[in-house]
Amino acid sequence: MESVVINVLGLAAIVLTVWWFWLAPKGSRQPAAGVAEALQILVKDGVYEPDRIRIAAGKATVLKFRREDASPCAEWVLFPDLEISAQLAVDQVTEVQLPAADAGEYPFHCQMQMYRGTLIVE
Ligand SMILES: [Cu+2]
Repeated sequence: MESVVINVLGLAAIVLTVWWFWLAPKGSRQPAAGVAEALQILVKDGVYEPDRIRIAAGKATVLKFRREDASPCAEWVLFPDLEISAQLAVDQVTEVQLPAADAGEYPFHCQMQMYRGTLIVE
């Protein structure tokens, strides 16, 4: 009699496992879509566009800076709090790799701090 109870419990566990991995609604388990896609920043006329960039906390991210300003002012972008800097080539897209960061606001700017932006990690 006892072994029947154990078999029933074991079967229930298997059914639950199958349900959880294959049959349960998928919606809640999907990662947030679109977070890594539209992170291109235009560097032009003294402003970063957009100048406020939202990214997810705890997740490495790539920002793509497109520099269309030939003046030396726009040549570098610095994220002082993240200890990251990148040299931007004119009329090209430069990828800047950001490490996973804690939630918060991280300013970024050119080497002369004329171009200014804020990275919002949340
Ligand atoms: Cu500058």
